[in-house]
Amino acid sequence: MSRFLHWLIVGLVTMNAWLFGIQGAIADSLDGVDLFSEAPIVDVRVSLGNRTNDLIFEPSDFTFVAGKRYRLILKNPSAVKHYFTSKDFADSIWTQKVEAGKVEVKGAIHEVELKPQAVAEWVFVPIKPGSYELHCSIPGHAQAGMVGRLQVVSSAKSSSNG
Ligand SMILES: [Cu+2]
Repeated sequence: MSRFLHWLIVGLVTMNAWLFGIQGAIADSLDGVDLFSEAPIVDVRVSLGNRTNDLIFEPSDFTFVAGKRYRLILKNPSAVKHYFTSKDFADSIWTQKVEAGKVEVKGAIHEVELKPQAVAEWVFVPIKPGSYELHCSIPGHAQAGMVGRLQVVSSAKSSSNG
């Protein structure tokens, strides 16, 4: 092996070790997030459209408690595709994963598209209390009524709404 190649490999190995060191440090600082991902989970279901192809979310109003972990089960029983879009809501939550079929997507998600008959699960923990608008971003759908509201309340105010 040439001397250059040798040092190149040593360099790459060192760089990898350094990068993994950084990852480890980030993982350590996310211990709070590990607590989230172990928390009991609350299932919430939402239908995007329905069998008669009405342009609605069913239900259309949701209340989440900050700090609780939710599994939002999205289903599209209609014949057309729909979106579950709420950018401000997505920015105010910590997404653990979105799961569809045999695929899990981790990290921040801003909207989910569901083709006809599709099902997806969005696992997240709401962080920031607020009221966020929800809509389907297919042209014309929101105007026809495919809108909703996602509310995040702080845990202190939610004792009656478990
Ligand atoms: Cu739609």
